[in-house]
Amino acid sequence: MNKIEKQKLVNFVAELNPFTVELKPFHPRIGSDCPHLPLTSLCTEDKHPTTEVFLCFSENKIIVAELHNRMGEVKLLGVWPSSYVYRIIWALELKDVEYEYIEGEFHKPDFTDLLLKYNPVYKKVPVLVLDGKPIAESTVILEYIEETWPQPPLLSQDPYERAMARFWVSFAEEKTIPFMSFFVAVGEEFEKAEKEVREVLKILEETIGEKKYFGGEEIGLLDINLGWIALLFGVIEDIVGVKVLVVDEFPRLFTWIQNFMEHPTIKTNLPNHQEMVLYYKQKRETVIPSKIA
Ligand SMILES: N[C@@H](CCC(=O)N[C@@H](CS)C(=O)NCC(=O)O)C(=O)O
Repeated sequence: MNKIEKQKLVNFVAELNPFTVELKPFHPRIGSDCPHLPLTSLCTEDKHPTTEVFLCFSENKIIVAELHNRMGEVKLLGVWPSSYVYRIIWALELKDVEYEYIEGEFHKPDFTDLLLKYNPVYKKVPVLVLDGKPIAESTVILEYIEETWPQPPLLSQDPYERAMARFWVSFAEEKTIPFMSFFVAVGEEFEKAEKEVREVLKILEETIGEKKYFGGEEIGLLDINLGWIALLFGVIEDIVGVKVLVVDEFPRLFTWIQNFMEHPTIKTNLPNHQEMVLYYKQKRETVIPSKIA
């Protein structure tokens, strides 16, 4: 349960007339000397799928005694500095979900065993593990997070707007390939990739229009999905030595990157730019020689 949901419940409870609430027997899970009642009407599974609330009735007052998370443990498996993993970190942080972050390294056997166990199909991160049950693939995990912790929303209430956000997420996923080629290609292949990257950026420039974020006034699903451009494309440009996403050509996207990176939640959950440059430079050097040879 996040802070916003908690506050809503607390406000709701504060407005209740205690005499209209039936006092139920002491609930053994709480273990204190005041009489407790599980107020199930407040937190039915369909309305609050992740929350179970127990109330304490004391001196004519109702106080929220315990707020349980039906989800139990939420764990995120990741590696540094994967932008796919950052998508999940940003979503969980924006929704103020409590989770344990398990950061591993691919070459360490303990971590590869975990990946084999939780994502045997792709053996990739991120994996979100809910009470031992894993979900893989960042876009799938983001949808799960949105459904499970709806506040604050990453998708509009309007079904058409939701469909549009999903359309652009699908577009963005499909168009990561030219960016990867821009990073590792040489010669003509690089020139082709650069042209394709510009075309994708132009489409995104038109899509965001005059909005602060792709989601409007607040960060939405598409912003999180495209966050890797804000996070990583500047790193790639620094390594490759070619600047494409410049303010004169892409003023709206340029401003979006600034807005996204300056958002208080995103800002406090970012890897260091220079460390990323070093990391990805080494990665690129392992790929390029085989391409030239
Ligand atoms: N489509 C996947 C892509 C995830 C992905 O490529 N993760 C990389 C890290 S950035 C990975 O785990 N690679 C495995 C490896 O390098 O062995 C998603 O959206 O979650």
